[in-house]
Amino acid sequence: MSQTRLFSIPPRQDALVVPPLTEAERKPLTKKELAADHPTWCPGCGDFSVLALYYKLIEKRKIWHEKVTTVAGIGCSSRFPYFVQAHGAHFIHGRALPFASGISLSRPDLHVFAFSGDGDAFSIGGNHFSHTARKNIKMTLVVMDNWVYGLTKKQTSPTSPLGFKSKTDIWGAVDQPINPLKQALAAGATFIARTTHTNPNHLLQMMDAALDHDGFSFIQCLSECVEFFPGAFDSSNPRKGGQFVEVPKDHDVTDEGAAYKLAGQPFPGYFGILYKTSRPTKNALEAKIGADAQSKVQGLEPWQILQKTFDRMK
Ligand SMILES: Cc1ncc(C[n+]2csc(CCOP(=O)(O)OP(=O)(O)O)c2C)c(N)n1
Ligand code: SF4
Ligand SMILES: [Mg+2]
Repeated sequence: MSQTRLFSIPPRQDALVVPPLTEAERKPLTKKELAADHPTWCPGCGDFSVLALYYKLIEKRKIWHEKVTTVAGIGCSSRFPYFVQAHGAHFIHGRALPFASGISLSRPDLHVFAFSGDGDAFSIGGNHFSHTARKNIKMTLVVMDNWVYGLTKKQTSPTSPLGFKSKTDIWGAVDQPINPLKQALAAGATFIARTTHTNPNHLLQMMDAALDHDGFSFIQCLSECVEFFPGAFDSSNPRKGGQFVEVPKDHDVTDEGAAYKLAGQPFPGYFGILYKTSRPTKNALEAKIGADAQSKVQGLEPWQILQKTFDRMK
């Protein structure tokens, strides 16, 4: 029986195929190419600064759209991925880290950034914070800490100071606030830094250093909620009569005890990298397990490996 061709495929014209640009030939992404939606934060919100510096980081480090992932939970700060023209997810409240962990473990070629609020990261997502830190999963978590639940209009958060009056503590907060830096240290984070939205150069420096860290890097970034906690960080802002004091030059960032002491100083405390150490990442350890297993089944198709596994289970 003769076969009828329904359509004809034109001959390939190799001359018309444009070869992809090499890494060196590609131009860094501009803010225009990275900005997605118009940010919906209140005018003056500290989160604008973090977003602007994130665009700058991607441009400065020549990271391409397809090589960066921006993940967040829920909150004003967690709207972040909406405003970045690249892959990302605005996930469930408190669950940015497990989602980001999956991406990090399955796609080692990507830079994974998670952005959270203090409620998202330390309250509902507090357990994930500890476990992602102890597992040393390669990613950068920036917590935009405004000491309040912004999106839901002023409830006490785990970092709200004692006496803070909110809808959940109308007579003033009575619960001891957590210290995110101490928590990160105790959990086993391998990179811990502190910065503020009012010092853009410093914020960029911290993100830059975190990007180079092979492991879980955590940045606590003070980010003022001008609507529900205005002036919270004035005493850390020299333009408002406060003090911005950097981590002392002679501080040994590998000294956990020294980092703990710096982390415990009363507000405004110290800004910079408090702790940085090297420990194998879960990414590397799991990749090794995978490679070892693969080496034992060389030459087999995936279905044959599966069959062997089933046979062993019989
Ligand atoms: C499972 C679940 N619980 C509660 C909420 C309500 N909720 C939304 S955002 C939020 C807290 C936001 O505070 P924070 O993480 O500090 O972010 P901010 O808005 O201050 O940036 C809460 C309680 C929710 N969306 N989902
Ligand atoms: S409510 Fe606060 S945290 Fe939310 S956008 Fe407005 S200023 Fe920013
Ligand atoms: Mg908050």
